[in-house]
Amino acid sequence: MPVLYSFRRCPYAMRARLALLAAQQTVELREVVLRDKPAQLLACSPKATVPVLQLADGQVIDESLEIMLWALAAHDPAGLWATKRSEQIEWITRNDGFFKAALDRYKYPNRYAQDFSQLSLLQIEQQHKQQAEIFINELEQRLQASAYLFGPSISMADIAILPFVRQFAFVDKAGFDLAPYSNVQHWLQQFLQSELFAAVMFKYPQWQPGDEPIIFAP
Ligand SMILES: N[C@@H](CCC(=O)N[C@@H](CS)C(=O)NCC(=O)O)C(=O)O
Repeated sequence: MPVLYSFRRCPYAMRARLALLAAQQTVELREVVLRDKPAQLLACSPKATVPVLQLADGQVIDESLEIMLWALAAHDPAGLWATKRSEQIEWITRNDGFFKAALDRYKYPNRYAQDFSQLSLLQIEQQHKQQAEIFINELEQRLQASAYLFGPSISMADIAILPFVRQFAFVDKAGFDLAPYSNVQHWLQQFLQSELFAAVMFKYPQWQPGDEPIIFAP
C-alpha cells in the first residue's frame, strides 16, 4: 500500500489528502511533526517537505501537485480533473506563486522584515494582504459564474487552492467575514462544512516506526 507522509495543517499536504480521498485511493498515513521529521521521510525524499507519497514499488512523489495528478489519473469518479486541464493548472500556478508569496508575507511579516527593512511589520502585513486580495478578487469574479471554479461541482483547482484561501481567511477571520467577497466566503464555508474537509482534518498522532498503520481511505 502507498505511504503518505503528511502534516495535518500543511496546505500542500491537505490538498494531497483531498485528492487521494476524491480519487478513492487508500494509503497508509504517517503524520509528521515538521521539527521532528522521521528518518524514513528523509531517506525517501531528502528535500524533506510534506507531502510525500511512496508508492508500493518504491517510487517517490514529493510534490503535492504531482500526488494529486497521480491520484486523479488512477481514479476520478467525480470528474475533478475532467475538464479544462490547462486552465486549471493556470489557476493553481497563480495560487502557488503569486498568492502563496503574498500570503506568507501577510501571515508571517516578521520572517520578511529584512527584505523590507524600510517598512514596519504592520506595513509588510498590510501591503501583502492587499497583494493577496488581488487573487481573492480574481476568485470572487470567477465564482460569480458558478459555485466552484470550473462549474457546478468541485474540481482539482478548487481542492488545490482552497487550503491556501483557508489560511488567508484565518489570519483575520472576523475581517475576512466582513470583506466584500461573498462568493469566496460562501465557497470557503461550503468547503469547511464538507465531509471531505472533515475527513482530511481528522487529527492523527505523530507517526513512530513500529506503529500500527493508520489507513487513510474513503
Ligand atoms: N512544493 C511543495 C511544497 C511543500 C512544502 O513546502 N511543505 C511544507 C509544509 S506546509 C514543508 O514541508 N516544509 C518543510 C519544513 O517546514 O521543514 C509541494 O507542493 O509539495
